[in-house]
Amino acid sequence: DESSSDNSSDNNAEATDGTEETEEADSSGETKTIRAGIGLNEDHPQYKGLLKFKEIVEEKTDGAIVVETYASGQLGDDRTMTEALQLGSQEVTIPSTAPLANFVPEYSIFDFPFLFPDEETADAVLDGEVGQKFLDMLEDQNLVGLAYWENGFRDLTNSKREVATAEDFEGLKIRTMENDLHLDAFRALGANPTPMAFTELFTAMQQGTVDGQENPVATIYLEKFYEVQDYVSSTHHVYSPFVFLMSKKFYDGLTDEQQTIVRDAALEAGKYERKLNREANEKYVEDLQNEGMTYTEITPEARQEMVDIIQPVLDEYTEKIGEDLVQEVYDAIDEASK
Ligand code: KDG
Repeated sequence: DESSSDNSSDNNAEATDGTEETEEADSSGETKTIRAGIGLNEDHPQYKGLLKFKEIVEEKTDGAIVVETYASGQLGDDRTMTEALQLGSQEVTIPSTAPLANFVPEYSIFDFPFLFPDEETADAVLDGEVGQKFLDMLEDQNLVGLAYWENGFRDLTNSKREVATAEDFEGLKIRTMENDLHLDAFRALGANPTPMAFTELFTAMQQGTVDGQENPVATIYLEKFYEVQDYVSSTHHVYSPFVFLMSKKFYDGLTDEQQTIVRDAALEAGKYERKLNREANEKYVEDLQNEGMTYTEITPEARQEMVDIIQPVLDEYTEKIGEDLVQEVYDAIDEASK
């Protein structure tokens, strides 16, 4: 009746006082937990970067925020973990931009083959105004983009034959990330692409469901793809950025100070991850050959042929994304690579 509903609103008065509640929670030592999941394994620079993030956040918040790290897709793949962030049932994941294009279509631009000429240019564009503009687009999806990390330039591997020219792609069954542009680009090259979560890739190669895949050298080596693949080609066909994502629901529940701490930590750990990743991508070229893989250098002429074949696909996606936005990215790249 009337009096009991009065009582319940009395009870609410305390709980709805957001400021007091937060202050109380903090001084009473309540901890917040970040469950951070990635697809790659514990040997990969991405995981080392995540440990750096954990170290910084736990130290700077005096343990008020605890970071639990999960590698090898223990919490899911890029798409399912991103969905979990949207729902607020997971706090952090660091997907490639390719699967993110299923959430924000504009992200397709970062997977235009042969877009970035080198890592330094990618850093300048992604860490600059254009990069921030794309991070801001994530808000509508209940995601907060804190920083760009690096997956890196992707190379093709397969179990069938040496791939040196565009013609050699003919009929190869290639696993791609779940991204339409990747599918269309490989189709244009004559391959037979199939989208698949990273967590299913090793088994698919082992069982011959696919002939090949494409990933940076660091991943090819550290995930031991050489056990099931014989050929690797330096196609460097796309520079793959990672985006450090936080659940907006979780981020909004942090104090201003904590928001600054996680932001700075994502950036700082990202710098460390990029450095380790670049070293790994260089170093493991030789190790792959020591493991028995045939390494094929793609000549500038052969690469140019691939560029020309893929161009109509890029024209199509430019129209989809919007010419102005694509031009803005091209301009930023020109500016940065001067
Ligand atoms: O942790 C990142 C991985 O989940 C994924 O993005 C790796 O490049 C990748 C791929 O091929 O799926």
